[in-house]
Amino acid sequence: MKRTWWKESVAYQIYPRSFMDSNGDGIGDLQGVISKLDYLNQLGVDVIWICPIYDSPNDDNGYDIRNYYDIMREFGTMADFEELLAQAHERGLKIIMDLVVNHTSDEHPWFIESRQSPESEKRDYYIWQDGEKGQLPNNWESFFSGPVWEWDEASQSHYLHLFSRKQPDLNWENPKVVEEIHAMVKWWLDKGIDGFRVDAINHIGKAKGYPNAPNPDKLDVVPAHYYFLNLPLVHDKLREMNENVFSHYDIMTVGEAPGTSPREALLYVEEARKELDMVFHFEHMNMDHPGGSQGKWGLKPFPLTRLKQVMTRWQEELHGKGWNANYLSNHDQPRQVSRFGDEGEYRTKSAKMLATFIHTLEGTPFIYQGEEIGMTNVKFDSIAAYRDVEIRNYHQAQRKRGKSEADILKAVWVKGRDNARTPMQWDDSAQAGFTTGEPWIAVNDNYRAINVEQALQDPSSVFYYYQKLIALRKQSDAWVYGRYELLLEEHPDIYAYTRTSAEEKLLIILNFSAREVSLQLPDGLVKASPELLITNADEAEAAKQADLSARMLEPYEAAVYRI
Ligand code: TEU
Ligand code: CA
Repeated sequence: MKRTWWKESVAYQIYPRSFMDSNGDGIGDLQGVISKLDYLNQLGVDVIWICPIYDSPNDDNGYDIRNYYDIMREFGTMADFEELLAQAHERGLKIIMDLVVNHTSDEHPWFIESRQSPESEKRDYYIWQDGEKGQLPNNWESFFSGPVWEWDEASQSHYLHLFSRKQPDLNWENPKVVEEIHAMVKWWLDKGIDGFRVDAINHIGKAKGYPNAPNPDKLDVVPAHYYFLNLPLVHDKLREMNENVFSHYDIMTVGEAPGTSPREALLYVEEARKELDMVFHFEHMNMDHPGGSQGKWGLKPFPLTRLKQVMTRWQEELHGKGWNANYLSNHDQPRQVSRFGDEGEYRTKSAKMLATFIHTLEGTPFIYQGEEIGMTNVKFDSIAAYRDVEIRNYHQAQRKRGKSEADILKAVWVKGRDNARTPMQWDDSAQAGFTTGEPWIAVNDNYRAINVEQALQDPSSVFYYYQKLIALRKQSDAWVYGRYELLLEEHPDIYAYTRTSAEEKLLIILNFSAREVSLQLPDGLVKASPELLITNADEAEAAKQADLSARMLEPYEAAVYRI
């Protein structure tokens, strides 16, 4: 496998609105990010992915862009951005930006012009279907509840939006749209940024003729993702963008690709195909979704063996061909310690175990802000406290169907995106040190116990564990490039695997349960005396001494050995 800097990097995702507020208006901003670059240096990460900072009316917190060439006022100015880039580069940190080109804001000048009249020059920048009011062109449901079609009174037509009604989808079949996007992407790369996370990119192609989806639930609108998922146009457009733009720069690209299997992912990331460097898949994020009419909002238990199956397929199928992007959290997902670990008694223990997992797989690890101190989900006691458009729309749609406020809240506590969007917890002062004003969304009230200042003072904190993991990864070839092999495939609590390069073999042992469990490794696996590289065990000495081939694991224990 060809060596590149982005394979050897660890990335850190910043949701700027919630990271650090420098001027007391309650909204995180670019000067806030600049003030925390030393902190990120101390953690040891290499790349920052910053969520959208472009000019936006903020219907979806910046994922609805009004002007691709300007910075959101609340975040600062272009001069602030240039300062951020320079200061980051000075510290050896790279910056990748979010590239949101499946849609724009409905306040983007293109859309304003497009909707003015069917004869407008920009009409075909977006997707319009004539019709009659109240008669939807088809039954597709948007990701944020309700139909994908919005009626436009003036021109007696519908426009398509896969996300909120303030996020009309661009028409990628129009060469002028493609040209505009290429020019914009070049413009940012010429500023010196180091790449892109490409938002919702596998949705840019829509099925020809917009056919109805089969309607099992007899609802007005149905999940129809198949009709705008991984269609051939996506690959054509990515190859074109790669050839015309990406390939002329030393950058990294990671596409967001929900609903994508490893085989489909190879079409994006196989090196010879020259599309993207990596994709984020969602197979492990969807394991606890019941699907059907509940979509993501229900909670379905899943066995650990299922997680092993999913991740092992990604590890094996991409090895030697493409590169993985590994994560358990981002700004759209619940906090990982609440979801896959234990947010109570074993919070720090399980946070470290989950970190060990993501940082020892083949692929580039992505840390989401706050994960490195074990931040948890939040339970606001009223819907009014939530800010996310997806939550607001879900609430509205479910109220119409008669679901109780209490039941809606319960679902939001477990799956709502605002779990990940409460302000970063810097210290135990008012508002967790995030702002001197009123934060745009409330702080999680566990901030007095869980915050960066506390973590930095405690040598056994989650923070220092991440720091050590990141440093270890950099020193080992097997850690970055080694081949993954699953052990104990059927074990209900232990996830164990090896990573092997020409010179080295690592053994990773993870107890995903709150129980003590007995570890029985295959005979002959551990030959000479193994070297313990890192563990979260309370009895680190014992873990080091014990006979590796048969010993007890503590609840949520994690250990990495060189064997
Ligand atoms: O998300 C795209 C996406 O596919 C969503 O369905 C995502 O899975 C959903 O938010 C989970 O509830 C991206 C961004 O990450 C998200 O924040 C944006 O809202 C969305 O695109 C629209 O730009
Ligand atoms: Ca601010």
